[in-house]
Amino acid sequence: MRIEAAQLKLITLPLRFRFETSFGVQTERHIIVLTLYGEGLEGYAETVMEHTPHYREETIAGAWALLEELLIPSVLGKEIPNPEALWSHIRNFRGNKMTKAALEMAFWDLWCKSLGQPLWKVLGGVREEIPVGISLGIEPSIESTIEKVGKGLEQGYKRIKLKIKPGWDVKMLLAVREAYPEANLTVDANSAYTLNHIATFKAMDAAGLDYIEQPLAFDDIVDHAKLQAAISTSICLDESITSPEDARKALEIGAGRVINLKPARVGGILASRKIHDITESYGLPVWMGGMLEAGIGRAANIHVATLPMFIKPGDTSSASRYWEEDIIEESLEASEGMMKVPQGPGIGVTPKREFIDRLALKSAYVSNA
Ligand code: OSB
Ligand code: MG
Repeated sequence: MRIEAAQLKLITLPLRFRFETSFGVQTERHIIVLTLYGEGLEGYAETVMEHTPHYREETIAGAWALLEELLIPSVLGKEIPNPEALWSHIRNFRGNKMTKAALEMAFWDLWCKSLGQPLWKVLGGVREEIPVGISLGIEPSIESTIEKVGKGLEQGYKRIKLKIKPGWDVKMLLAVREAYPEANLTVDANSAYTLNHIATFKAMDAAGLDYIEQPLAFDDIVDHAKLQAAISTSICLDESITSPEDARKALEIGAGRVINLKPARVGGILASRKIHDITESYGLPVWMGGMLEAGIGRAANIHVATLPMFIKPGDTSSASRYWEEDIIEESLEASEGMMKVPQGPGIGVTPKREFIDRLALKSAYVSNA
């Protein structure tokens, strides 16, 4: 496969809900839609980093520059027989996992299309629908939290994740637990706590959570291991895991017992498969995370979540929860907490070109011509 050209489009897409986490409030997403062209086919990906570096270090502005000036020019016009070969051209650039992931994931789509196969089959996936839950932002009140949890459960979502921060945790959780004694509940702190909060986490053990996601610093595993040894609820790592090596080290020292695997955070699909295999070797599960993706990113994540160890429900809920109108033709809707895997070649979705062009704030075309 030879990548002949690439197109970048920056769009903003308004969210249907106000999404508050410990690191801020989001009301819209900024997304770079990447299209790779080769052999008469098109491969798609979207970026997941925030506009500002509040989740990990990467930003949309950085991703745009790096894709346009360095990453795409490094692979343009070269014969690239498979995704491993793509990495031989970009491996020596450090960090910037989410930006590299956009290029890698668009290449997977393009390459699977050249094979005439859906991504999930090429990956060796084992299921045609995946279990999903929802991630609820910080609400204005305990009452409205209980109401939203109830709505999610009614819709059949298999797990409800609640965002927490200091001052919005144990009391709220115990109230939600009392309202829904049987619900599969988890929390996500997005790194808002330190080891000084051990008493708070011990108190959370009483809430019967499946896991506590990323309680401590975004780049830490050592303190997470200390916390895990002090509480009975499992820790799930999100921000801290950006590579297979991170995953191996974290599991080796007992920094957690679950991994939220977001392909974009770890550099793409090859790294995701490696992390999947590492966690399997420790007998631990992974689940598919989300970054409020629109249809292109959501579809790719659904394909990856067909690998065997994606046992726990992920964050890949119905696109209509997030958007009035998605950027793809297909509708990615869960039913009774199960999301079907799109079945066309590649990631199996078609961008709405006119819609994307109408939303575009900026565009670039990169080719050797
Ligand atoms: O920490 O998992 C997270 C969204 C943006 C950035 C980070 C996170 C999230 C979510 C939402 O929790 C997951 C989703 O619904 O896509
Ligand atoms: Mg998280």
